[in-house]
Amino acid sequence: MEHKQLKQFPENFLWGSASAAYQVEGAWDEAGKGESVWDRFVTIPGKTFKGTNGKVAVDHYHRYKEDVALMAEMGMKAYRFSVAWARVIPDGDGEVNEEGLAFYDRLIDELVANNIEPVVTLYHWDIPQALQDKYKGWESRQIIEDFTRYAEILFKRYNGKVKYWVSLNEQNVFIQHGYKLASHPPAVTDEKRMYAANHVANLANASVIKRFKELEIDGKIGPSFAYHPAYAFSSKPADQLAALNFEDFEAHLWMDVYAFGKYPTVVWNYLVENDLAPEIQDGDMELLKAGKPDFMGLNYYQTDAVESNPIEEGVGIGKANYSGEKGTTEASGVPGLYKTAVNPYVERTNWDWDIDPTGLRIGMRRISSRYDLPILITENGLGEYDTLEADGSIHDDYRIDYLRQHVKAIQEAITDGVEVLGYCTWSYTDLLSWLNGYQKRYGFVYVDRDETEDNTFDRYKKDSFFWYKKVIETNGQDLGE
Ligand code: BGP
Repeated sequence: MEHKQLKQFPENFLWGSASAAYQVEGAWDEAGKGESVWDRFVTIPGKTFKGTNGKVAVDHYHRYKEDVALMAEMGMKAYRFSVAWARVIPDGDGEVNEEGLAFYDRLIDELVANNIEPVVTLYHWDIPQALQDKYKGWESRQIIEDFTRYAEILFKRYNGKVKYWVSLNEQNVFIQHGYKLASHPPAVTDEKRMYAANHVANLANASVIKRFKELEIDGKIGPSFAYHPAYAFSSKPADQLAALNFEDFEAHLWMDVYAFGKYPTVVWNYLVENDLAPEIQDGDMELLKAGKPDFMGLNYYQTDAVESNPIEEGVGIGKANYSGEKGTTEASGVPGLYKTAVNPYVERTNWDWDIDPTGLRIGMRRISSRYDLPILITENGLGEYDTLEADGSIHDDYRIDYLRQHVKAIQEAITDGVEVLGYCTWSYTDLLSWLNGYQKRYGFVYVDRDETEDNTFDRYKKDSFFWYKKVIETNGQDLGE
């Protein structure tokens, strides 16, 4: 669809940026914080790039004032960050750690004082290790109650100050990496356990949303979903079917549960046939239906071109690129459903992620048509190598290009009729990339922090900082084209 004229971004559009506790905070065992599964996981040799971890990360815990001052200088309207559950309740289900909560009090107050809307993620992958040890974390239904209690503490404490809440960040990612690919904690490779843990996570997600409504918290809540819209590699009917499979198994399997409280029929049929279906207890489906979100949080980085993949000797899990060596990603798939193919129509990053702004518009259109929910873009950005020049500048024109095209795609989606609440780029400062170390940078603010121990943690404004400042000032009218 082409438009003669694009609509303006709505007034009060949330121009923002995002982060996650483990990736920025550091202070991993300070002020009574408990150990999280990520604190433990990174100590396993070979699990992360050059053994990097978030013990110190980019030291946001101690430098949050400086970081918020930079956000204010930029004119940022919203900042999405996550709360570390183990900072608030060190063992996950016991005493509340007031000192831990005090950090978030300070951060939220600082944001509010600077007119920056806090967008709080309840869970960005760092479950307390104690709950993993006690009952295997997401594999136990006990987590539904414990997660809801933790969420309720935050809802009540920040009611009135925080208006936007994200329940689970990328359930599809932490569940698949955690229980199928073994590349996130708890590093399991068992699909039956994966679908069981996923069902429990669905219930926990619905339970906190339901509680939020019961408490009549002033604000909106929704999950953030990592959506890779699928393209059929060709117009061959078998490839079209593969794309449909991908959407059902990689997207609707989660988003349908959030929005409709039900599993997609075709996926459920497959799970039953393959003895992978989770146990459904009395009341589960009612709870899922009661947890309807106010918006769909969208984390968008790329699309996937897919083609048919035979059930006999088809392609399975391929090697991913966590090194930044372009071209090292292998095709990946599920035999009988789909496999990925290299899309010849788009450029790729050094980590082989497709750069596809139109894919963002397509994804937004699909979400809007299928779920009829407003969208909050909770992540989008470019992970690349950056160079700090001798004069302290960073010329990241590639990032500006990437973001400009994606902002344009959002404006086009808005003009198409999609309701969008805001846009949080990933990320504000540079931070730890879970499996890719510190060299894959996303921020507007460069942090002198790499894989070595020899870092100053000084902050430097990249060219993209000044570009985004202008975008915000003009409410998206000046994209610096
Ligand atoms: C999302 C996560 C973020 C962030 C981002 C970039 O999946 O929610 O926490 O890490 O992806 O990914 P990566 O760090 O792998 O480049």
